[in-house]
Amino acid sequence: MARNKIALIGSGMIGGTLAHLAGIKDLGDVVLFDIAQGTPQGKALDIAESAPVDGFDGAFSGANDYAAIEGADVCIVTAGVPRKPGMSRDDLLGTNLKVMEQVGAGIAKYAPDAFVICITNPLDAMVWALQKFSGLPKNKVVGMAGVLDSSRFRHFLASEFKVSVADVTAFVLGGHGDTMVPLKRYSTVAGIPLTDLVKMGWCTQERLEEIIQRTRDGGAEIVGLLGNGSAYYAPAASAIAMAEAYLKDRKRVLPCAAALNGEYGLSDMYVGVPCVIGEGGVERVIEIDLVDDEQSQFDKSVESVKGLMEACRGIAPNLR
Ligand code: A3D
Repeated sequence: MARNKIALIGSGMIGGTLAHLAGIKDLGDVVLFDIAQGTPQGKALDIAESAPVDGFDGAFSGANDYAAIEGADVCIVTAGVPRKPGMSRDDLLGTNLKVMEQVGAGIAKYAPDAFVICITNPLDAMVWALQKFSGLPKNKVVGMAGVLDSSRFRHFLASEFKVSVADVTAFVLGGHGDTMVPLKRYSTVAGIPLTDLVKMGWCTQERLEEIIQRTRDGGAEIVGLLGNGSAYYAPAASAIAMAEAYLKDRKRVLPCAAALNGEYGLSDMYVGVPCVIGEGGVERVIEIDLVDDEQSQFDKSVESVKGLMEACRGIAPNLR
């Protein structure tokens, strides 16, 4: 049986890390694509030269021509520009929308059967545009943000409570931005909701709110520390978890930016919701009941995503 083929569209900081992780996890053959000459080829060769040490068999190649992604099973898209200190994700919209148009055409031509995971920011608007530009089925085009946001939340909670990250689950809804909605009721330590942990005296409500705010600002915190570029290790690990769920039909329940078709009262848009990811791509969107402040926070997040979609339509009228 042939190995799976994973195409990485964009070979910058996240693209290179994705390639390395795909190798170490033996997910298949990897093609790195980029418009920058030499970058994908150099990263592919460097990783291939680590394979004898780490003992993986996947083939690695780099390309500047979309023909190289032909027949890919998974495409992970990071092409575009990242944030610089002081910039919001939304400031990237004009540049990255044009990139999504090129990427969508490339995937439509050479990898129309792929499962496509978009990472390029502003995420919820870019994945929506990428699905339209590519014309691929909506269940096969998904955005990565919720796995990362939840992972950040889990890390902060585990270090606050001094417990293993393995025993902390976290649930984050909504758009990937300052309006994301970390849900206290559905985030737990070994099944005990955060709301109960506050009652049990594990931390105060105020401290929990600080951790939630740090989660919302998690991307900006890294941008500020790096001073040049944005996070890449955790974003790459998160997208690889999604790719693995698809390739191995794991039916994992992961928060993803998914196309909504009536769920949560919304359609023709992408926003972060819990999904089942398996061989069918997004096999199910899980609709949970939101209470009081959760619903109002989710609505605010949805409005901000809709604003970005409107800005995209202003630039690319063919998105209507
Ligand atoms: P970076 O290291 O700059 O890599 C981007 C790559 O895209 C570069 O190698 C460029 O040459 C390449 N590129 C630019 N234009 C094109 C094009 N038209 N076709 C093909 N390749 C092109 O950035 P990065 O890897 O750090 O980040 C990539 C994207 O991910 C940015 O938009 C970030 O904002 C975004 N990001 C998203 C998250 C989420 O959680 C959603 C987290 C972190 C970063």
